[in-house]
Amino acid sequence: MDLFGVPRSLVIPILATVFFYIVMRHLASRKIDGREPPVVGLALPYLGALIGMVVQGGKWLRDLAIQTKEPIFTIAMPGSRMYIVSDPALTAAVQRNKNLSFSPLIPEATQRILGLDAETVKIVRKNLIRENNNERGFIPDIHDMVYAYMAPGESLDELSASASVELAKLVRHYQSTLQALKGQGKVEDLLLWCQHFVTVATARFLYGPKNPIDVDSENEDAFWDFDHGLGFLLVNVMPSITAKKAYKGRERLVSALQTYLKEGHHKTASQIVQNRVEISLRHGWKIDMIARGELSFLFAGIVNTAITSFWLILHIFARPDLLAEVRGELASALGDLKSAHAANATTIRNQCPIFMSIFRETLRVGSENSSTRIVLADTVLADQYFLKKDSVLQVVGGAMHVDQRIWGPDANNFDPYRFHEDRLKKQDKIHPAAYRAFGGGATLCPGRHFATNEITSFVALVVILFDVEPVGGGSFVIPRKRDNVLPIHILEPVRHVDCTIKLRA
Ligand code: HEM
Ligand SMILES: *[C@@H]1O[C@H](CO)[C@@H](O)[C@H](O)[C@H]1NC(C)=O
Ligand SMILES: *[C@@H]1O[C@H](CO)[C@@H](O)[C@H](O)[C@H]1NC(C)=O
Ligand SMILES: CC(=O)N[C@H]1CO[C@H](CO)[C@@H](O)[C@@H]1O
Repeated sequence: MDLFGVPRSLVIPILATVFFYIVMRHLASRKIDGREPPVVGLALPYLGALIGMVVQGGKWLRDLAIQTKEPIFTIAMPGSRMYIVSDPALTAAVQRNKNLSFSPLIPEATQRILGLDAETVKIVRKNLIRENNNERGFIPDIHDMVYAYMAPGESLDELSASASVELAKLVRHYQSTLQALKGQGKVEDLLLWCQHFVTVATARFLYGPKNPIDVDSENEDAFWDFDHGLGFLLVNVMPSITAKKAYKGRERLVSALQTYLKEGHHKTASQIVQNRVEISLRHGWKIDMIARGELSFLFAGIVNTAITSFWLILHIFARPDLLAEVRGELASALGDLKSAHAANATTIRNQCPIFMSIFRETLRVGSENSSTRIVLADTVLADQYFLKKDSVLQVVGGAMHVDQRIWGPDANNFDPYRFHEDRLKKQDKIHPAAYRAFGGGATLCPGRHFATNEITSFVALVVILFDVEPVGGGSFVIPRKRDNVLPIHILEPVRHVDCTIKLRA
C-alpha cells in the first residue's frame, strides 16, 4: 500500500529522518545562555558552516554576515560555537577583551603552513600568552621586536628607504629596457609584473644580496606556488599529495633559506631579519627550523604588497581623469624625477591627498580579511553578549567594508575621494575599527606604515614614468576579486589583466 505514492516500507525511515532533522535544527538554533548572541539557523545544521566555508571560502561568511544584519550572531558548529561580528563598536570591544585571543591558533597554524617539527612547536607554545610575571615566550618576544621596529621612527624610515630604493632600481631598469624599444611598449600580465618587482625587491632589502630569490630565480615561482596552495597546506592532510605544488614550492624555499642561514648570509640582511634570527636562536630554534620561520616573514613582506600594488595601479589607470589628477599631484609634490631617484614616501603622504585616498580605498574594496579569536574563558562582550569558552569568534572585515550603514549608500562603489583628508574633516567620523585592511587590536599589522610607504613610493614611480593601457586599446575593465578562497591576504582578480606598458610621452 502507498501513502501519497510513497511505499509504506519507506514511511518510517522518512519520518525518522525528518524528525532527526527537526531535532538537529532545534538543537542548533538553541542558545546555551540567554545572553548568547542570536543564533542563526542554517539549512544544514552543524555541518552547513563547514561545508559553506570549504566550498565558498571567505565569501560564505561575508555573505551570511551581510544577510543577517546582526552586529553579532552565533552559528552552532559540531561540538562548538562560532560567533560572527560585523559591527565596528563591537569589534573594538573584541579587540579590548583579554579573554579573546588569536595566540592559541599560532602553534597549530604555523606548524601546518610552515612544516615545523614537534620540538619547535613546543617552543612556540611555551609562554605563548603573556602572563604577569613569568618568563617571556618566543611569540611575545618576536612580536614586540617586530612591532617596535616597524613603528614610526628611525628604523621604519631606514627600512622604507631601502625598500623604495630596491623597487626604484627595478623600475628604472625596466624604464631602460623600454627606452631601447624606441616607443614600443611591452605586453605584461599586470599582476605578474607587480609580483615580480615586489618579490625580488623584498627579498633583497630584507635578506640582503645573497637572498634565496637572487641566488636562484626559480625560487620566485616556488614562492608563489607556496602562496597559492596555502589553504591546502593549512588543512594538512598528506600535504605532499593534496597540496603538491605548494608543498614542493615551500620545501624548495626552505632548503634555499637553510643554505642561506648556514652560510651566514643573514649577517648581511636587514637589521629586522638579524633580530628575528637572534631571537629564534635564543629560544632554542634549530637553523633548519629558523629557515621555515623566515619563510613566513618573507610571505608577510611580499604577498599583500604585491597584490595591493596591482589593484592600485589598475584603479588609477582605469580612470583617465583620475590618472591626470594623480599625476598633477605627484608632479607638484615630487618635482622632476627624471634621474635615478626613488619617490619619497613621506612627501607623498604629506602632499598627495588624492593618491593616498585611492590607496586606502583600494584596500577597503580589496580586503576581505577576517580577524579570528579564540574565547579563552566564558566572557560577556560589551556587558551584553555571553561568549562560551573554546568557541571561535570572527570579525568579518569583508562584510564591514561594504556596509552602507558605515560607508553610506555607495559602499559598494570605488570612490577615489572617499578618504580624501578634506572630505574626512567635513563628515562624521567613521569608526576606526570599521577599516579592517590591516586587522586590528593585538594582531594589527605591524607592517602597515611600512607597506604604505613602500606601495605608494613604488606605484608613484610607475604612474610618473609609464603609461599602462589595456592590450588592444580602449579602457580597462576592472575584474572582480576571486573571493571563493580562504582570505589569507588581499584577494587576487578572477582573471588576468593583460596590459601594454610604455614610456610616457
Ligand atoms: C598592503 C599590505 C599589507 C596588508 C594589507 C597587511 C595586512 C595584514 C593583516 C590583515 C594582518 C593580520 C591582522 C589580523 O589577523 O587581525 C597582518 C599581519 C602581519 N603583517 Fe601585514 N599587511 C601588509 C603588509 C605587510 C608587510 C609589508 C609586512 C612586513 C614587512 C607585514 C608584516 C606582518 C606581520 C609580521 C604580521 C603578523 C603580526 C603578528 O605577529 O600577529 N605586513 N598584516
Ligand atoms: C623624504 O623627505 C623627507 C622630508 O620631506 C626627508 O626627511 C627624508 O629624508 C626623505 N627620505 C628619503 C629616503 O630621501
Ligand atoms: C575573563 O575570564 C575570567 C576567568 O573566567 C573572568 O573572571 C573575567 O571576568 C573575564 N573577563 C571578561 C571581560 O569577561
Ligand atoms: C582569517 C584570516 O584569513 N586571517 C588572515 C588575515 O590576514 C593575515 C595576514 O595576511 C593572515 O595571517 C590571517 O590568516
